[in-house]
Amino acid sequence: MPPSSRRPPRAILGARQRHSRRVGVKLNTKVAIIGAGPAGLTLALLLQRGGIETVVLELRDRSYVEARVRAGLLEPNTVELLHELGVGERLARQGLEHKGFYLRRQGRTVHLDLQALTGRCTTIYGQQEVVKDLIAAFTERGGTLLFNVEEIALQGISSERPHVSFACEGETEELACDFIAGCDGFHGVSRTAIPEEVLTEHHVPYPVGWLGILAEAPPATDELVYAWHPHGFSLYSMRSPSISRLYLEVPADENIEDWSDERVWSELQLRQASEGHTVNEGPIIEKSITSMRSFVVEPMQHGRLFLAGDAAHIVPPTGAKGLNLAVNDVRLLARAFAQHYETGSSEGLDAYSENALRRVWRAQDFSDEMLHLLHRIDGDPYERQLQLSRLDQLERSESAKKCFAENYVGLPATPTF
Ligand code: RFL
Ligand code: PHB
Repeated sequence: MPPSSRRPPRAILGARQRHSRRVGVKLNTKVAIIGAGPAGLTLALLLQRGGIETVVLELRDRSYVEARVRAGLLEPNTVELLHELGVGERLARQGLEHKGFYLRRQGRTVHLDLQALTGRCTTIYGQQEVVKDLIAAFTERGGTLLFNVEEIALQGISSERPHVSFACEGETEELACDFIAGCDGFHGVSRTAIPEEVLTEHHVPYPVGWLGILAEAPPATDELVYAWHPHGFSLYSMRSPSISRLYLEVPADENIEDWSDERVWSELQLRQASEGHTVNEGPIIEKSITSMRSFVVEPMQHGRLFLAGDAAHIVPPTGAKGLNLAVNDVRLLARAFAQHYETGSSEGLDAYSENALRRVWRAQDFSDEMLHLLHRIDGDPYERQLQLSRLDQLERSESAKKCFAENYVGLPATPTF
């Protein structure tokens, strides 16, 4: 079939595109976005708002991406951007605003008052809720989003007119575009389209993982509790007034089968212990283990391909930065695309990687610091004493608190950072 007479697959179509499908068109767009996670979807909405045509291609089905339990803590920059995009209605109603958090060790609990230290707050709202809100808004506004796309291959990224080939509903398709945004996460294909010799990859795997649970239990704490313990780190978080989210540090190669619900609760009670505090227990509705790594690829762009989010960088989740970085990347990228289409200038696009990486490296440092402050890693007694001394300093020193709090809430967004 000649390309001009081929029709886009049924699953691709938002309301406006249904008309085109009936008449038959070659797939064509300005920015092809690979991946419908927080990075891809936020970029899609930003471009849609600026009148820049885009198509999003997602490997998995809609129910899978809307149910994937991951992040929970949103920085104020992220919350502001979601409101600006008109997708903050449910977030405003259901998100839990936190003015601070607790650091606990050896029965002592320190409160870091983020609002007093930085004038800003964090918000707890599940990543899958963010993803649901973004998908609903993008498709309701006529955006084109295709699920269940397979065999994605990026072609001609160094040429003026790249394209993406893929399979959908048994048909092989080709999407021609001006630019490609690789937002397909750490295991995606976009990064591999960049020639190895132009990339520097920094990869630090850690020997620890997080066992995370979601439980039908009202959180027994008003704010998050990060706890140091001789057995290892634990975190008391939440998703709503009736759902708790808790994490336990475990060895990276730990087998989930070895962690019965009873063992999880008893270890959480032990590691979170402090006078007058217990963990509220209830039915566990999700339990999984995540491995940890730090990863950065430099540069985050090559030719007409731009990487954003986990496709370009990973942080250990202790600092709660991954989703927030993904959203910041695409804020910068969308601005650069707008500049290109409005003025013809490629200044923003040329500087994208350099600008995005400034915040990425800040978050890498802070996430690594938090990991090494609280986790058992190899259990070396000297390292454990250093951790306790650092926690002591965070309790006593206002300037140590302020610096920690600034990194935790995220630095304010600027046009280039
Ligand atoms: P995602 O979310 O991985 O989305 C990528 C999308 O691309 C799709 N995909 C493909 N599509 C087409 N073709 C292919 N070949 C494809 N391959 C993959 C995938 O199906 C998926 O839909 O990346 P994105 O958008 O960059 O978002 C990054 C965030 O998901 C991630 O950084 C956060 O979850 C990290 N994270 C946290 N971040 C925070 O900011 N705050 C937190 O509180 C926080 N908590 C966490 C976290 C991550 C965790 N785990 C599970 C690693 C807690 C945990 C436990
Ligand atoms: C979460 O609720 O999933 C969460 C919160 C804070 C973190 C990491 C994860 O630092």
